[in-house]
Order: sequence, then C-alpha cells, then structure tokens
Amino acid sequence: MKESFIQELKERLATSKKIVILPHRNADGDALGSTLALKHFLKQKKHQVKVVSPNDYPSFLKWLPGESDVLKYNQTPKLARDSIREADLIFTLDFNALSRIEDLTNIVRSASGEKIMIDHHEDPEDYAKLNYSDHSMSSTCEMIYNVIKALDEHGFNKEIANCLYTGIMTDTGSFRYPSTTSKTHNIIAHLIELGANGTEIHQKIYDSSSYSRLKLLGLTLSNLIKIPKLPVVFMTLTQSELDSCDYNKGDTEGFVNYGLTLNGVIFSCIMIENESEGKIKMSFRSQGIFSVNDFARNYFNGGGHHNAAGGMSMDNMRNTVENFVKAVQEVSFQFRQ
Ligand SMILES: [Mn+2]
Repeated sequence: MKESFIQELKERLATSKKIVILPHRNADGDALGSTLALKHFLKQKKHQVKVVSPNDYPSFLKWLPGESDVLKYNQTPKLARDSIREADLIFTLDFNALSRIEDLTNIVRSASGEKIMIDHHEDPEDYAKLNYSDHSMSSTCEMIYNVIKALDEHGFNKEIANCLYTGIMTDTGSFRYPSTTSKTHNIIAHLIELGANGTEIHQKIYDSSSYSRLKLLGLTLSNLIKIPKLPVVFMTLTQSELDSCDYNKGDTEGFVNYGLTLNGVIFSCIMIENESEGKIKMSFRSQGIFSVNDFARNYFNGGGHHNAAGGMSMDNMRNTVENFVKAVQEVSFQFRQ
C-alpha cells in the first residue's frame, strides 16, 4: 500500500463526509465483508455511511453484522440512487471495472462524489481518483485491514473483525490458496484476538447448504466430464436441471472447485444456463501456472484472477461446450510445460 494513498485518504476523511460504499453485483463474502467492515470503521469516525449493493446476495451472508442496513438497488432504487448522488466519497470495493455493478454503472460514473477503489483483481480500470489496487492480495478484506490499521490501529472492533475474517476466509478457500501468506495468517490471528469467531463463521458460511443445493451438487458431479489426455474437466447445468432441483440463487456457489479435487486436474470449468438472461455463465478455476484470467479474457468475454475467473457465452449449451473444448485444445500446449 502506498503511503500517498493513506495520506490522501486521511485528508478526505479529516472532516465529516457523506460516504457510500459499493460491493460488486452478486456480492460474495469478500465483497460484503469488506464493505461492511469499512462501514463499521467509518461510522465510528462520525461519517454518514451507507452500503449500497447492486442486488441481493446469498442468505449465508445475511448474518454479517450491519447487513440489514444495506440498501439494495433492485429493491429500493430511489433510496440507493439518491444516496450515491449525494455522497461526497464513493468507495468501490472488491471490483475494478464499473461494469461489475451493472445497473448502477452509469449512476456511479456520473455521480459527483470522489471515487476510491480498493481491490485485488488484475488490470484495474481508471475511474477512481484514489486507488489501492494490488492483485497479490488474498482478498479485499485483507486490504481493508491494512487501510484501517494505517488510519487508526485502535479502530478495530468485534464487528469489523467478524466481517474481515469472513472475506479473507472465503476468498482464500479457507486459507489454502497461494495468495495466503504469513501476513494473512497474522491478520487472522489479530482478528481472532479482536473477537472473530472462526468456528462459527465457518459453520454459518459452509454448513448452511439447502436441500436444493446438495441435490444440485449431486447432479453437477454426475455431469462432470474429463477431457481425454488433458488435465481438464468441465461440468454443465441446464436451466431444466436447475429447475428440477428447485434452484435458488447462490446454490451453485463453489461447485466449480470440485473439479480440481480430481487427481491430476489443473483446470476446471462449470457452465450454468440462465434462460431468462439468454446466456450461459461460466466459472473457471486452475491450479498453478495456467491462467484462467487469460483464458476467460481470450475466449469468453470475462476475466478475474490468475487461478479464478469467470466468463459468459450467449450461445446454447451444446455450442458453448463445443467452443469450450475447442478453446481448451488451442491452449493445450500450456498444460505440457
Ligand atoms: Mn475478493
């Protein structure tokens, strides 16, 4: 983190401000954890702070302290829009391209408040006046920890600790992805001292599957296909399969990771049909040097991180699978290195 970022942030926060904090659409543990943690911190500093989310998020995040005050644009559009327009400062957390907030993109772009980006994805856009962008970071929550510590090391409390623990845990796959460093563990140790309850958080996030989710997982795994002679698997879920299990939003979260548990596999993909939006959502995960960020950018209008990325296809499932397999063949030389 650059010293100049903290200095400039301190200047902005020296007087009481109206502040809006935005997570990306379909917020995950890191997006919601980081926005709420920053909100708890800034509220203590006598600012007026609102978290505005583009849409709703999975129910396993709804216990996060402060969640019930989040304004959801798809539920209360006027309130959300007015808050953004009136804000002096607009923090955008856990994303670096304004398209990630979809319906809010133009509202935020045209808002007069100063934009501040804190994020760990690659290739940031240039919309924010102040940036703390570092793709080596495990999570935006780890970055928010650094920001709070630099602004006021006594500014943490139990709520902040629980929010930050959640985002670091979910974005590191429970502290096992390569972005997890000794610094990450030191931060986690501090968060536990501050009152974060790791056991409880883990249970609330991971042991909260609905019946429909477990049924869907079974279906997804039975649809798993290994591409012969390559360390690649893919899974598919059509709209009718989703419907047959009474699919709820968020049910398929994390399914793509199961592909990597197959011995020798280093690249896993899941393709999930969304009939009403007329597209197929694709998630990619890899282990080691193969970049799914590049793969998603080059073939499926997406991007993300080196080992975790997303993309989409406007084609039907059959053609999407065909295109995926073709793309994999094209990059297959990378698997032989
Ligand atoms: Mn994140």
